[in-house]
Amino acid sequence: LTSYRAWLQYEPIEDQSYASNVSAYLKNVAVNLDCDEIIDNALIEWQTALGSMLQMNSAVDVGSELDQGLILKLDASYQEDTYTIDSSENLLTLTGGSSRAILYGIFHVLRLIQQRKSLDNLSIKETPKNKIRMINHWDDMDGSVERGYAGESFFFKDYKFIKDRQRIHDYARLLSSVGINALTINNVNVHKIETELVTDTYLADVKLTSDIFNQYGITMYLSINYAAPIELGVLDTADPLDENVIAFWEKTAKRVYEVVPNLGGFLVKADSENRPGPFTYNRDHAEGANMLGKALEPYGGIVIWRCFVYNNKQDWRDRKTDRARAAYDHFKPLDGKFNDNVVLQIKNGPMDFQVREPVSPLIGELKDTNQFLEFQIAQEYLGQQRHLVYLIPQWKEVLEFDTYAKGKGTKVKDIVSGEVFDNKIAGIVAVSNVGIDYNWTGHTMAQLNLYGYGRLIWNPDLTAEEIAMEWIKQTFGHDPQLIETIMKMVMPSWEAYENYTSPLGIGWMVNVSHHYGPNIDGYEYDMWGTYHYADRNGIGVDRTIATGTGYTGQYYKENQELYESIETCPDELLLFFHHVPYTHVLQSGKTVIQHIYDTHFKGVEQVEEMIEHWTSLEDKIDQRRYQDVKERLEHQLWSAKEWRDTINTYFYRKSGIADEHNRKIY
Ligand code: BDP
Repeated sequence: LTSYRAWLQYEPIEDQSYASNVSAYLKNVAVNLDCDEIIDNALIEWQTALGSMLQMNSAVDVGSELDQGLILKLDASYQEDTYTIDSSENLLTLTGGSSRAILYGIFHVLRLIQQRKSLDNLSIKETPKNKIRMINHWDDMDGSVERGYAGESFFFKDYKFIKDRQRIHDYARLLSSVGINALTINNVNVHKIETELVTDTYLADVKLTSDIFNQYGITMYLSINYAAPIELGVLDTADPLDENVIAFWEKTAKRVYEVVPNLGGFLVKADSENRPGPFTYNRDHAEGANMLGKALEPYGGIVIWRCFVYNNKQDWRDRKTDRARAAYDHFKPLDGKFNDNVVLQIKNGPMDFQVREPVSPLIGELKDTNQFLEFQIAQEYLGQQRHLVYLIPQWKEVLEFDTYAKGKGTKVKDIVSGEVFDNKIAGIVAVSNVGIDYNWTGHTMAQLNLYGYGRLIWNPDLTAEEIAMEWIKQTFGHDPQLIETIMKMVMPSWEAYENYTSPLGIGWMVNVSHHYGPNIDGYEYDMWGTYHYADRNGIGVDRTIATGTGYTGQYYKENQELYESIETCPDELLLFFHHVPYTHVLQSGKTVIQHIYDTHFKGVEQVEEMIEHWTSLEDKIDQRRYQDVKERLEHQLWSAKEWRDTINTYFYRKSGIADEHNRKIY
């Protein structure tokens, strides 16, 4: 199926002059390195792709010299994932620091061909910005996927591993084609059954799955249950300083690595949203994580420890703590106390993957601790893969954010890559958006977010436009009108979604628990620490040092001052940081209330434009993908209108202030 192939379409090349120009480079391959499974897969990919695009059988020869064709070789002086591609006079040389780098280089050449780029006079050198480039699955062993919007899990069903592993194989190809090199397959919320993944009940299956990923240069990790010693009925405590608990984890690690020697390590969600953790035993998170770190050390494993720790049982009536402060308040005091093989995983914002949040102030504050940045490709709060929302522009803002941690220009992208503080383990992870749906992501256009995630964390300097353009050509072809039209749909889509949903950085106006559709007060009188404080006079959370929760004080001075002052705080985050009257005039010159009305009308119009664009492409796209996207866009329009009318009516009724343009508000 077309949509199953995602961006690896390998459509036959119709442009004969292009085909003949590149053919000489492709006819033969000389392999001047030791083959392993990764190289084998690279060669299979090469032959499959060329067979499909050029009906060509590229002959593979081991150890030979060539004067025309592709030469593969290793260079021990290169970093592991570095590769170079050079070409002249019909000779293409791909040199890699490892088999994996060769695989990436092969995908690079195929990407060039899929985009109809010339192979003449290439002089390419690629080194990924981030060493670890990871995906987290939130798959449960019953087959469901927490926050999954693309069907069930393709790893598990009915508490077993799915025996047919073809899909996992195809998934590994897709991931490695964009440079992903790590993943977890089970949810961070580990229930009783998944606790057993580290036991002999499942280890053989864990190994089979891990092997498939390894063959594409991807290291597999497992999410573990902090209370495993109790859950498995071995002990009655999970206290990290208890010697029986220490022995339990040592023994568990030993057994796990006997069966799965290439496992990357463990991912842990502890003391978070009712998950067990060291707090139960009055231990801190460094004590908790280091105990596991020591158990994995002999095998080279690492512990990834999430910072999503906050009080989710607040009383909305007294609202004593500000949830936004939580990650920093918990983890900043522990900086420097974690083992070398422990890494803290920090969500991009201080709350939880909202359409707009400031960057987590913890990033830049941990100077002596390994860290990962966590994004969410799954569109939990961004339309759940029924709305078209291109996420790269949002992530780019995060990566380009200047923390001022070491003075001006200390950007998030350089901190999380490990460069600024010279971290041993560093990188970026994101929550997956795939499932068993035939097109992987539910919404065909959501494939772009997975593709883009890989490309962006490999090279954060790629622009959102470049990434989208690459994807469109590989996914849908080369018709200029098609490319231009899809660009016009995806580029403003994040802004459009922001326009018709919750305004000015306030977030959370969604239905409780499933998080889809508008519900302005859904989270207002609840325990989750997610409030907007709207009344008849105004709206917003005062997070200033002067009169509010003091959250702004968690940023370095320059950002602190920027956010603290109502004059300089960027409009798009105003209500995240300040409580203001509806009549407050934004930097844009509009009042808050007029901004709300205007953006909500505009957001719906933007979706209408998307639909016009898409329908203009009807005869340029296969029916299945065309109809799929069309149906979703129509639903998106319905949903955007629901958002517009709910939000506008609510604020009209609260404030009593009419729309300047007298549009229909209910
Ligand atoms: C929230 C999700 C919840 C996850 C949690 C997490 O609503 O399902 O378990 O994040 O990141 O966004 O652990």
